[in-house]
Amino acid sequence: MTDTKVFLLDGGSLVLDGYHVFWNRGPGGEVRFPVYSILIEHRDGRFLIDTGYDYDHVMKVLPFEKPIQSKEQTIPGALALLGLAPKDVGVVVNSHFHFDHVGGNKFFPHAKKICHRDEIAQAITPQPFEVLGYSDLSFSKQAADARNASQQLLAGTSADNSTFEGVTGDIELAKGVTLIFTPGHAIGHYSLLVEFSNRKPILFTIDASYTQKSLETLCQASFHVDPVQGVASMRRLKQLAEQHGAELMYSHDMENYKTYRTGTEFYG
Ligand code: 5PN
Ligand code: ZN
Ligand code: ZN
Repeated sequence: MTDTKVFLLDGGSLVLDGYHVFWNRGPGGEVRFPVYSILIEHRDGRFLIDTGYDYDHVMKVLPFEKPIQSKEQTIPGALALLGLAPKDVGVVVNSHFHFDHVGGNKFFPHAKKICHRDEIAQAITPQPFEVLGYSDLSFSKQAADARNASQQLLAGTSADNSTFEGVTGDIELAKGVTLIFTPGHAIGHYSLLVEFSNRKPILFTIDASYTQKSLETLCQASFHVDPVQGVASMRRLKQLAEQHGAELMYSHDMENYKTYRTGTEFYG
């Protein structure tokens, strides 16, 4: 297990209006988009970036997003396709704490958990327009307790096993695995650059750019805390992709996602 491999864990799909996906641009109408997590097998261990959405949470709080998620599209189900279980993952990183990126954290009480330092306070005290985004608090006893949502916690979730290491700026987690600070969509949002020995790097925009068209038109999603920072982050991603000769991969782009390797297929 020396050469880095990247697996995409399919997490099902959700629906938003086109004006949410493409802020003030549209076109309107239902857009069904994928949700996935990124599993990195590295000589230093297994890193999981994001954990998708929790079906029951979405049906309870955001049923209008019409979740479709099979058993194989839950985090334990997607890992099982690879012959793995949650306990095989040593480090969980959350790009940010929106509900569609934290839903499976509850399966990793044993793992080291990493996020941007400022996301923790933001999930506890979001801006009024961010409350729905930060509505699944099952990833953190501290956050759930602070928002009177402790009923969301899975039995066994404690302050000890849901504590995060907060980091800032760009940070290399392991050789060739770098979190790129791209604020705007969320206050502590991270994109992800993965470098390989035998292929070009992959730059995962995560939610700094939902789709390829988003980046081409510098049109971010309507969910953001600072749209000016959001545009700057998109420009930075374009620059980084060019500088590193990286392939760009988007978080919520159904057309491109259909061409991505999922299940037992991998990059590396
Ligand atoms: C998929 C999705 N739906 C709603 C929100 C929101 O209110 O903030 C972030 C977000 C989403 O990613
Ligand atoms: Zn988001
Ligand atoms: Zn998202």
